[in-house]
Amino acid sequence: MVDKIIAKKTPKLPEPRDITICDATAQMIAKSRRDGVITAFDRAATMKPCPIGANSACCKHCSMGPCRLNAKDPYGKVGVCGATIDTIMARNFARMVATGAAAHTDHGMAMLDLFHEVVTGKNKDYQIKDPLKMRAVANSIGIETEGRTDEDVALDLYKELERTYTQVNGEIPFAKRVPEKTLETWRKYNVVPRGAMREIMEMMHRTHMGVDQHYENITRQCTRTALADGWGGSMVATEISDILFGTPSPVNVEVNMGVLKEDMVNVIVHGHEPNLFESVMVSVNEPSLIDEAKKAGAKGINLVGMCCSGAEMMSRHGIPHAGNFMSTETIIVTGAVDAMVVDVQCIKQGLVEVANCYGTELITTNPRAMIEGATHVEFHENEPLDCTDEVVIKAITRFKNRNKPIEIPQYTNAGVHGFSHEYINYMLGGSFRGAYTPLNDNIINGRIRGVAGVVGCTNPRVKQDYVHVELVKELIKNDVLVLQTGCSQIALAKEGLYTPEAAHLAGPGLAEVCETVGMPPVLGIGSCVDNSRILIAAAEMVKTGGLGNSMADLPVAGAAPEWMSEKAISIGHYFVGSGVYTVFGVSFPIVEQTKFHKLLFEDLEDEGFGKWGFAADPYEMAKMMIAHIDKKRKALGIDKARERTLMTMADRQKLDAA
Ligand code: BF8
Ligand code: SF4
Repeated sequence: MVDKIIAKKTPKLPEPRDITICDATAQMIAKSRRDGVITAFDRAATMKPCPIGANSACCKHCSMGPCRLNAKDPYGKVGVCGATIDTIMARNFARMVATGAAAHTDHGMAMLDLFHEVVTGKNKDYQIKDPLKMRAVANSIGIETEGRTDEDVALDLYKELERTYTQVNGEIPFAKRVPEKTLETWRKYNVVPRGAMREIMEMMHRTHMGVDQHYENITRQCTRTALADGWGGSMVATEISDILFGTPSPVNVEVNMGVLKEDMVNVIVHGHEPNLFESVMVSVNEPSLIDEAKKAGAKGINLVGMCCSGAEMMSRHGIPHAGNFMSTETIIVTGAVDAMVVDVQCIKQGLVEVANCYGTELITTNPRAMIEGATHVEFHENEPLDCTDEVVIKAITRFKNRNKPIEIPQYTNAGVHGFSHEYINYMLGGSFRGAYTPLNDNIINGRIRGVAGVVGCTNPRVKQDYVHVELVKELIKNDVLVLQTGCSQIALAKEGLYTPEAAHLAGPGLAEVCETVGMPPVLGIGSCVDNSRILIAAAEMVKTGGLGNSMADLPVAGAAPEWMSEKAISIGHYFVGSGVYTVFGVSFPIVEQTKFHKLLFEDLEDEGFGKWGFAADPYEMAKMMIAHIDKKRKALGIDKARERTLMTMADRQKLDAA
């Protein structure tokens, strides 16, 4: 009996190698177990996902329930109020989109607030670093810039972009960037976002008990809300961050846990809003603090990033990146992290316990995101260094008091990151004819088969990084150019795909383009809000010509192979709303063979949008994406060009061999 209880309490945990392909993370999972520390990997192994919730077949929107329906017999029963499986799933999905969209738009609004403080002269700690980009953004939404001062343009830009959030009627400003035919579809189905606040509010209202109970109508508002994220909140976050902190251009960066230094004070910034990170960067370079660190016996202060703010700072400033979402607890297990400073989003509460075990300072900074048991040092944009200097002082103190053995996995990978859509334009078009023409030409002539966005999280329900890596390798092997953001970008960076030499892993057509331009076959463009750069690039491809009139005509596809967050669902749905076929892995919160499933996975495409797809296996996922790209090539009449190109290549190889 006692044995049985013990056996129940200590289930066998999977081998580290079976739950991650990241060597550094595997090493730290093993150490965490030796140290008796529990991480999300082991919590996931011991907590099965609720099967009813996983299918989205339950509703807890009122206290007549919660109601559970049967995924095996979805139309066999309804909720107490009579809600059908389609209503329940559509409402659950819509609320995921609303939450994800709220996260991105709130982040974007924080950036816009800061921009306002800077342009009105109230904040002197930050400046406009890229006035040229500011003028370009202003121009793109119809603001006159000719003969006007930067200050004038900036004020108008602020006023205009504020509408992205607060506007009650009309179309959001960045709707002006949407290709005409795509916009026509949006107008036809009444899904052009008004303002993000209105869309999210209406979405929450309509998913309340007893309001919108038609899955098609709920999905329409869901699309509108998601578009308010992609073409609204996220796009504002990206554009304003570029204007304030600089537009990324290619930079060589090291990634993985080996970027920690045993003989230095290690400070990790993990989160999403770049202003915190920018100020930590100032503090770690402050000579008096460096002196303090040296007095404490350190060689200096080592600043590294994780997750999305890490990806942004890596792209903008070449700051080393220590790992993605599933490595945030395990990196603390090294014992070498003196402070982990966080702001908002994707910060696991479990970090507190792990940080406690190793004496690491876990510091929250944002009034919107406190964690019980963490130290809160509030970050104020008007006195940013008060917070970030204190963070560094706390890190130095922890360094002085290090009392546990340190084990840093010695893995780093160098690669080129920081491909903004402006840089892609310049790189492919050359300085005199910065344009997407060469990209379109190479797609039309078949060297590049199509473009895929592979993005999103890592998730302990699947082997960390594995699905990202296998999917991307399969895509490039088939001449699909891959654009990446967020945790997915880090997965491939750790695998060494961010070097121009990785072009040898690409198919002959893509490899030829990469070699000519000197670029890797995988382009990393930043954090999750920077998925908006992919939207802009896709819109430019349509406007450049030769690839159809609508974004739905493009030979492109998207994927989030290891997604976990509601933000990922919002991103997925704004890509679908913009016309892109988007495939998710892990699991999908839906019951198959229902009307709602058919709507998301088939019918939306018939209406001129994109559609959803699902596959857990990376090769299956790649096959689906490539089949879609080929279908679009055929519809554009450019499938033959590719056949010719491949024949030419084969002929040439034969000639070479002769
Ligand atoms: O916004 S990719 S785990 S860190 S949600 Fe989170 Fe997912 Fe990473 Fe960034 Ni995006
Ligand atoms: Fe059940 Fe309807 Fe209430 Fe949902 S809204 S919990 S389906 S009664």
